[in-house]
Amino acid sequence: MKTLLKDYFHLDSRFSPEELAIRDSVREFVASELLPIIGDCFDKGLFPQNLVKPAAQLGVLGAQLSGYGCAGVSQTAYGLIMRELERGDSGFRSFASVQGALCMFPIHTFGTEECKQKYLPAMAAGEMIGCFGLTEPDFGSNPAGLRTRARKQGDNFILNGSKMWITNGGISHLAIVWAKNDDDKVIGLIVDRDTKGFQVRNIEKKFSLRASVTSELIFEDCVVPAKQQLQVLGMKGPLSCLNQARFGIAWGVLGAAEACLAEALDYSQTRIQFDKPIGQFQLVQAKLVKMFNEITKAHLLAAEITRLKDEGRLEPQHISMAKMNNVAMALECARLGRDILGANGVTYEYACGRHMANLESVNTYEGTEDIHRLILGEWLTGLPAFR
Ligand code: TGC
Ligand code: FAD
Repeated sequence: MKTLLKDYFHLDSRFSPEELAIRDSVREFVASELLPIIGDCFDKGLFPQNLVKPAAQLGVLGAQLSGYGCAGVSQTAYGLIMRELERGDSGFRSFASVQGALCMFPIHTFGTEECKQKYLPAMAAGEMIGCFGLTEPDFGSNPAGLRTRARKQGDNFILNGSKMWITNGGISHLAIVWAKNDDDKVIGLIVDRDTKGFQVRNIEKKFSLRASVTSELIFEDCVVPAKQQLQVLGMKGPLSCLNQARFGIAWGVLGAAEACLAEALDYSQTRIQFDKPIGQFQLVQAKLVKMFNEITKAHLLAAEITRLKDEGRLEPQHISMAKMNNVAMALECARLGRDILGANGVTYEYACGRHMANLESVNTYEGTEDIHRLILGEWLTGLPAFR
């Protein structure tokens, strides 16, 4: 695997020896285990489930959390893990993001001690997989409108409704499900996959994130014990999980973008047209420099939001800026890289096309690029443009 040759702003010097060691171990895992098979997995629409436990052994699942079998790494190390996984494929990074940030984080933060003991060690070990059900067929950008219902009946909730576009759904052992209670307030429930009335249908025909499982979840009179309820009320519950996942995405996509630059740079030095390597043409150099420039700036943004997080000063709007900027940047890099590869760029022999297709989803999920633009627009003007 080619990696970026130039650490132009000496970012590595900001990382501790432990953070660099974590980065290197995940990079090596991606190079030796994921990259050799990912093109084929993408082509066949298969999630490389055989890599879940090896990844767990590296400590990457819920790595940012402490206790309960989690690695308890720094926020920087967590970002580097996401970056290295997505250097391989956004689908595998999505699996890890959903597991760690969208499922383990809410159990760790809002779950009862009994739930933490029941789920977190098994999830950190890759023995249990989680999914996160917020989006519904009619409520994507506006999840506050969700219609899934959790009606209280004695010591249980009776859950009815459906969730759409749910990563890991078909391979999950549990779902974090956001629903409205009898008071019309949003609550979160941990729903075991074997609960009667809980069905899953995979969404097969995707051209993006093909190596990731995306599903519909259906709940028909599911009886969920009240002790499985997360201790948080209102939209701040799911939105605080999204803060964690969006932070990881802002780092993760740097890996995809770097992989595209490395591949395009390499290709530009060996592909001869008009008797010269194409890298000698000014227009090709302009594209490579654009990628290099944007990746470098996006790295600095990721490093800065990490500093703010460490200092306890990170606001959701900072995360929106980083998610919006870095994903759009990575998508642009993947398109430029694919262009430099010419016809070869549309095959699975090369990674740029696969990253490009994946990043279309990444630009949409966890808040579309425009939703993050509007979050920042509201912060700037004080005027919400959503509704
Ligand atoms: P709003 O009325 O402004 O606020 C409602 C309550 O939530 C609080 N809040 C937040 N809390 C924590 N973090 C944040 N980022 C928060 N933003 C708002 C707020 O303080 C308030 O609390 P309270 O106590 O007063 O009730 O919220 P809204 O409902 O109008 O939301 C606006 C909007 C558009 C920003 C929000 O709905 C949004 O972000 N929409 C995008 C939807 C989205 O991102 N969905 C993602 C689904 S999961 C997914 O895509 C996984 S992909 C797989 C992978 O990650 O790999
Ligand atoms: P819509 O909300 O219908 O938006 C359509 C278009 O309208 C977009 O361009 C949007 O920007 C624009 N738009 C909407 N509202 C406004 C507005 N007020 N002003 C201007 N423009 C607007 N969800 C989960 O809960 N869990 C998951 O694990 C998960 N995984 C996913 C995996 C994949 C592969 C994909 C593609 C999606 C996943 N999602 C998941 C769903 C994802 O979060 C939603 O697709 C996303 O929030 C957008 O919702 P939507 O698709 O309904 O688009």
